[in-house]
Amino acid sequence: MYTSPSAFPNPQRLRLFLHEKGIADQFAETIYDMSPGGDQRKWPHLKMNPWGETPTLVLANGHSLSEAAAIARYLDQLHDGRKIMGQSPLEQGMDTMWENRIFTHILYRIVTMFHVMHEGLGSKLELTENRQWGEHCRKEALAHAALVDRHLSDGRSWMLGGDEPTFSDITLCIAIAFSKFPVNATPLDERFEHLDAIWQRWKTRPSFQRSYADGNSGLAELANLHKP
Ligand SMILES: N[C@@H](CCC(=O)N[C@@H](CS)C(=O)NCC(=O)O)C(=O)O
Repeated sequence: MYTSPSAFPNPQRLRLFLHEKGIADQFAETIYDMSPGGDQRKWPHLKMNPWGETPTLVLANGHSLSEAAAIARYLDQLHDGRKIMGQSPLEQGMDTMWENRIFTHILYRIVTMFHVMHEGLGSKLELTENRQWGEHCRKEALAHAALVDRHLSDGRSWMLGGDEPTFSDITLCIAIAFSKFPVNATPLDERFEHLDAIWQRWKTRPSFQRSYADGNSGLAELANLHKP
């Protein structure tokens, strides 16, 4: 498995899934440092994932899979234990519905904002500086965060209303984490009461603490995280 430090949202969605599923220790993990000319964009990795992005999972039979949600779907079906992406067909549909909304309208918006307003990852990604587009994405992320906050306002603990988080909660958690990344300056914090309640709930879970154990989240509030 090829990943990145915990500050990077897509491999981090997968990492949190693996810990929630209890299978994280079954994979050999290579953590790229993600420098602008980094290994994620070099030929050995491009042969496994032409997009040059993490995460990438290479199977023993030589197949490779990328896209965090696709890898999670494969592993959720393959392994026993709690189905993190929903048990019944209805739960699976609901989880995918919410996960798509959260990924597309919140996390991906904040990621786009990061890329067009900041030079962080160098010339392959930061081709276009566009503050107006960034501000549009910021507004979209906030508007959709408000809709998810309202969905959570009926007292439920997690997106689907169950006792344990599903994949949409994982993407929500990582979207909140990335919103708090200092240069993004759009923290989905206690002003979104119900999103913040989920974030606080996540922080107490061993899966979350293990996922951030590298200490490379870039978030001050996770600096003294209890490590199980
Ligand atoms: N749609 C992909 C996005 C993957 C992605 O954008 N990964 C980022 C890290 S969060 C990356 O590898 N960026 C570095 C690069 O493009 O060089 C997914 O869901 O996994």
